Amino acid sequence: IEMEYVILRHLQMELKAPFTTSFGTFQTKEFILVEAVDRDGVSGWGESVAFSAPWYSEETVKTNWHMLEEFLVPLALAEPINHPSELSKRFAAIRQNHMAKAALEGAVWDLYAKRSGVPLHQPLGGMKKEIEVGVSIGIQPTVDDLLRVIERYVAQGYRRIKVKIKPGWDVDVIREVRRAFPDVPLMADANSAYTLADRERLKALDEFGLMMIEQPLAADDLVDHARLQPLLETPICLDESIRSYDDARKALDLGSCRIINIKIGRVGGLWEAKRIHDLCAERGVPVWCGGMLEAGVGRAHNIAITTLENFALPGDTAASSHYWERDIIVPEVEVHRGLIRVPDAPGIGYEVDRRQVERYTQFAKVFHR
Ligand code: OSB
Ligand code: MG
Repeated sequence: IEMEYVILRHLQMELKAPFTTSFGTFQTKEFILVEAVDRDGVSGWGESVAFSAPWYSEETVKTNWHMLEEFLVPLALAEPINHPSELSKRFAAIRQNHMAKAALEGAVWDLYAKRSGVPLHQPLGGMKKEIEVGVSIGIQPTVDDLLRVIERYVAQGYRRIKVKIKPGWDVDVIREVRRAFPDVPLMADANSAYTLADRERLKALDEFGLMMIEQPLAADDLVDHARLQPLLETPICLDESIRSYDDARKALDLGSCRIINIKIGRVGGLWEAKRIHDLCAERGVPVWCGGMLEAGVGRAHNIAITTLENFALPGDTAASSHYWERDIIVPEVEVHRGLIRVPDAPGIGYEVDRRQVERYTQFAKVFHR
């Protein structure tokens, strides 16, 4: 792969409905779209999943832009790349900043797959023809609102329902959800809203037969989770705490979780995501693909990685129309009976709609080799 130039675009899209987690509410999504172009004019696409503010992790849209502009894009353009997996090594000189790295690596993967004439999932080793997905539901104004929203997604066939929780919106809420939907595969995501002092409250969730509880404790913790897990019957799934293969290895060694949510951006790219997937497969630990309220390009990358075998639980990649009035890819991601058909066109398998990209772009910059 010999890239001629890279375009960074700053996009802004309105969510159809506000999305509330234990740490804040999203109404608009700002993100960076990366386009890597080779000398024949073939484009590869990547999407940064960092948010506007450092709520979920320390990265933001602006820190990503800075890292890409000053360090990562120049490194990627400096020498030809034989295989996208080489970028992990090339980027290793720069600490952390995983979402910035993943956005650029993703564009190179798409370009690589397109040049090879194969769908992106193929070089990653994914075999599934369709993937199972669930939906993540934000904190609602009232429990009745929540039940109505869940009703809608259950009727659409989503394979599991994830409910956001926080202190004061947890045990009583989950009890009501369970009463209304006794059989629905259900889980809760706390986004780090608790500490070990809340162990009794978390233990109280055991009676509702949740598939898992996601990231109950601190975003950088493995040790307290390892103390908590043996106290609970419900499996703990780590999200924020797993930023690399080594984090995953340590978490499994410590017993900090029984399930891992893999987000490509959080772990620094598709290659690291695959390595974590493979490690978990060896250890008999199921993984699933998390979401960051992505637009179409990010969604396409999520679909590609989810085709790997040990993505054994439904992910958070819901339909484009769940989030957006109009997405930036054609066709949009569609979900039927909780399944997404994996596209088999080369690369990410969806066409980027340049008209829509322009519409949402606030500014852009081109970087030449
Ligand atoms: O923790 O998985 C999370 C949204 C924003 C920030 C963090 C998270 C989420 C979600 C929604 O749960 C995932 C999605 O639907 O894209
Ligand atoms: Mg989460």
